[in-house]
Amino acid sequence: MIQRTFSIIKPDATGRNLEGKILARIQDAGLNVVAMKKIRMTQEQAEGFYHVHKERPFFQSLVEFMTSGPVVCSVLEGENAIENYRAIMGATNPADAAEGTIRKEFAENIEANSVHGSDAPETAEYEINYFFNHLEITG
Ligand code: RTP
Ligand code: MG
Repeated sequence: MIQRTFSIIKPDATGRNLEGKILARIQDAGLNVVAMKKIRMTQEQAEGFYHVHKERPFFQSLVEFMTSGPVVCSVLEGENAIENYRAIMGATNPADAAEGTIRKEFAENIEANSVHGSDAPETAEYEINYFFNHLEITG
């Protein structure tokens, strides 16, 4: 099943110029980049994006982190894209991430963990539409 997912390369990774290395891993996994842009999120945009986490203790800190520098947002397309991307990202906490995953190699800690990927078809749909309109998505 060809599917789309939403990816963010987070500020800890853009701050270390890791966009190219992370995108190479994404493309090597068979995921096609069908839309992409680099932005600096406002506090309001980050709060809206992470609204599902607003009651979590880490919410405030997460919003501060995600607005601390630029991020690269992209739409990825491919076979089982959501699960495929989650697999190459690795566990949320890099201490728990499997060898060879993006977070194992690049993440700094459980918050500054280099990448975001949608966790289900409904969240992928919401997240893609949050940052991109249909004219910005190729293919
Ligand atoms: P993501 O949404 O970014 O793909 O990551 P995820 O599904 O693996 O993790 P999630 O539970 O959705 O949490 C979203 C992001 O919040 C930060 N976080 N901090 N300090 C903490 O305990 C903590 N837990 C999560 C991470 O940046 C995580 O990716
Ligand atoms: Mg998540």
